Amino acid sequence: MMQSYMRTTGNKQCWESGSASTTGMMWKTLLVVSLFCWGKCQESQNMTPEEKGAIRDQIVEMFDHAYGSYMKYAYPADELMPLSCRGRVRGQEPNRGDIDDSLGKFSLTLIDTLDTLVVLNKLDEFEEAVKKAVSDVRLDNDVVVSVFETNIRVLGGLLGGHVMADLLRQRGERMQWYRDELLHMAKELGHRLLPAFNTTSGLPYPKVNLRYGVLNPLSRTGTESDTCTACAGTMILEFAALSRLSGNSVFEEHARKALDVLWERRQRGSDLVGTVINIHNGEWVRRDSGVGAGIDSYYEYLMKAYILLGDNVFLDRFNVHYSAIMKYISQPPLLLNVHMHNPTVSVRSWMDSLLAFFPGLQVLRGDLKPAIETHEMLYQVTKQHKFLPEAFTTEFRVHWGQHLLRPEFAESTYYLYKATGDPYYLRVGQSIVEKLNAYARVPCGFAAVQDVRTGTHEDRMDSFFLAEMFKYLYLMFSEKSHLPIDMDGYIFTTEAHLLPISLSTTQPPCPGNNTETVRISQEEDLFTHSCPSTETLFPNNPSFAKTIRDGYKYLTGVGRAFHPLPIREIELPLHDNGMEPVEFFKSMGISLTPLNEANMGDTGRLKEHKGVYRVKLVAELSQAPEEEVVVPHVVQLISPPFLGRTVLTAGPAKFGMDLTKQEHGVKGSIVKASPYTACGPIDNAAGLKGHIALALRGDCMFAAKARWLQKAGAIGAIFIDHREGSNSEETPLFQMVGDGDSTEDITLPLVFLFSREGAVLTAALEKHHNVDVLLLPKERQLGRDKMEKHVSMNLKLRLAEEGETEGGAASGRTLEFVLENDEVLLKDEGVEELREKQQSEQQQSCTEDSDRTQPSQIPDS
Ligand code: DMJ
Repeated sequence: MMQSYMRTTGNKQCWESGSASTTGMMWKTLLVVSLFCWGKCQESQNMTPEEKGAIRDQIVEMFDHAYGSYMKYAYPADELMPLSCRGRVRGQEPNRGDIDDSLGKFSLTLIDTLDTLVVLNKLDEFEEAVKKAVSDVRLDNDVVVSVFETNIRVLGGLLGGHVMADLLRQRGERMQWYRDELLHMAKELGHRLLPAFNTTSGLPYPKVNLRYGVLNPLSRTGTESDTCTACAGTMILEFAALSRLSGNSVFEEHARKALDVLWERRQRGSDLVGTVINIHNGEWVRRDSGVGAGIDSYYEYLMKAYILLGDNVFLDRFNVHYSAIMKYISQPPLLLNVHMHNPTVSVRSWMDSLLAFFPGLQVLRGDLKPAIETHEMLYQVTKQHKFLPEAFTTEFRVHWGQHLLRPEFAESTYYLYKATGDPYYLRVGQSIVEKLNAYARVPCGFAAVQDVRTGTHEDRMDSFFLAEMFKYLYLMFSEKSHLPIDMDGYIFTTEAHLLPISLSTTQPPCPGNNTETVRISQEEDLFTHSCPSTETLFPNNPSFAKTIRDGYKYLTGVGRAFHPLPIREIELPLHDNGMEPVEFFKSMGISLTPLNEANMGDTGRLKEHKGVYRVKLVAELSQAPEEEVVVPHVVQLISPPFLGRTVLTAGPAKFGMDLTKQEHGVKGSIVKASPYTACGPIDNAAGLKGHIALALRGDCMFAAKARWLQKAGAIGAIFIDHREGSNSEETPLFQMVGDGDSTEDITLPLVFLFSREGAVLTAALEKHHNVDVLLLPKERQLGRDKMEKHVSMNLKLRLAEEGETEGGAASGRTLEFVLENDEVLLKDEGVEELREKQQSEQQQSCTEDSDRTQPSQIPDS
């Protein structure tokens, strides 16, 4: 029902645009509209079973390529190096620091992939892989590993593998030889991780030596005093499963204790936790709080521990934290990082890609609206940069361009598809598949992307790519009938390993469970849709997710013709100093354009009472986003008496002529505009024509000034700051931005001077009347080359052969270093000649004595 509605609606829109076109103009419109519509229709169109099947096959082919490459080129190494087509063996490759702590010489990728093989119905390969793991893998290597990574990837991988092996064995079709070997390995590994919990607080050390533990003199670890919140708080699923499957409660007890400490240490005012904590005294080391790196799976595990173990205490804690997150951190579509003690203060202007799991968690929580909003934002970022960069700014620009083939975005897409049934999410999944194939696939697997801006590859394929990415993608395009197991009976760990929900009922709970319970009064039932149900939540409301998404479609600017900033309605109170709000904002360089009724739709009636405006808000100066460096420009005074020696540092503009593309800059004499702010028709247009205009900042947007000056015939414009005393030494350079609308009509070169530099220029104009300047990027200023060019010369030193220096065998001038009585004497034939000539001239004119030629006096040859 939902599907046919969507399809009909989409086709109707496309078709109607076409049928209306009878003139050339209309054909053009048709083309544009159709292209636009095609993209949109594609995204929301339902997917036929055949199409889904084709994508599923494609995913399996990609998995075969990745896993096959690992097995062929890398196994038994921990990871595949997909560019070198060989395995990464710790100690044999350059040390990458903490990243290498995932590598324990235990065939990490094989173990992390075990249950993926089952989900993808590769049961023969699974049986083979389990045999290999059982026969080849050792867990007692003298290697220091990360407790967190080893827990989620290896312990989780062994448990997921065991659960699957046990299931297949019970079905009686295969794995009949299996005697719980993977579970025994999991127990062994659990015991090897336990020494990490030997702290007074109960928070685990971040690292452990698999053979020697932590405090043993041979362990080479145990000096660390901090760990991340996620590192301490992401143990409970694996450790509880291990306890319940093995009958030994010790694992679950330790994981619970660590969670209790984190809960105790939450900031009571905000109910948030920090990112790094001291494992000995429980003090926070880093108090920034978000839902991404450092904290992410702590929240995830509270929720999932409740689902897996049915213990209310985890749900109660999760709900307290979740309310705090929604209050301070989630500002849909953004997820911010705030200070845990002062949570209204945002501590950074970028987000990391790990937080992309959060919409998935919100789906489990039953909170779909913010999940849809944040996911849509993430999708827009992937549209702009192909993949999610490791970090991106709140303006969706690249902050850190690496992409490690992380699965979090696919994970959230999977959850949203399962919850909404909206085919849009299948299209998102399809785009992930296509991009991986197009931009990450290499002959020996899939390679991480070093920088999404350049697309360069990195020689790594982390094990989570096989453990997580392929599971979520495959499940998205599969019906229940395609799967060898009923997914509704399992929960995904943070590494997407499968643990049976039945653990809570079929296995006895841990006897030593002393986790404190909290009673939280909730005004409403916060947990209406909390089960990890794969049933669609909104079967009768096909446009549920779409209406939420639509507001976030063009966040990053991709897919729209111009780049207008989003229009926000704000209410401006009168300022204390009596200044009208518009004036007050203008004085801060912010333009407020009252919007007319037509722009605003039905709700857009202008508020009539004083001090309330409905406005478009555009700041006219922008600090360049982190990855984009502001190219410093200069105004160089070149007419006499300055002759290029006076150079004023200037900020560029993001619109108008791009001076970096003008080989020689733009040259002209300067004339002050009248009015000086250039916010209206220019009175002195005749005098300004063909010259570079000087105009004062303020009263209107730079773009408006530029348009007036361009109309008056100026060939460039220098805007001078109106804030007294501002200067380029104390204030970081800014770049001017447009007014939120298209600025394509502005072709003038534009630069910005702080007031102190501006004063130099106006003083020069007053004194000399004619001042010629050059506008250009700083690195191309005149005379700079000369100043910075160093003359260099290569000298070759050798001992002269006997007699060689006497005959004058070499032609031309020769510079010789001759070793004589332990001293190096320098001789230059040309200089000798010159000196002789001078000497004879001097002798002739009977003036001064000759002098011995010093090396420093040798002229450049
Ligand atoms: C995985 O190892 C896990 O999902 C973990 O919780 C954090 N992220 C990586 C993959 O990005």
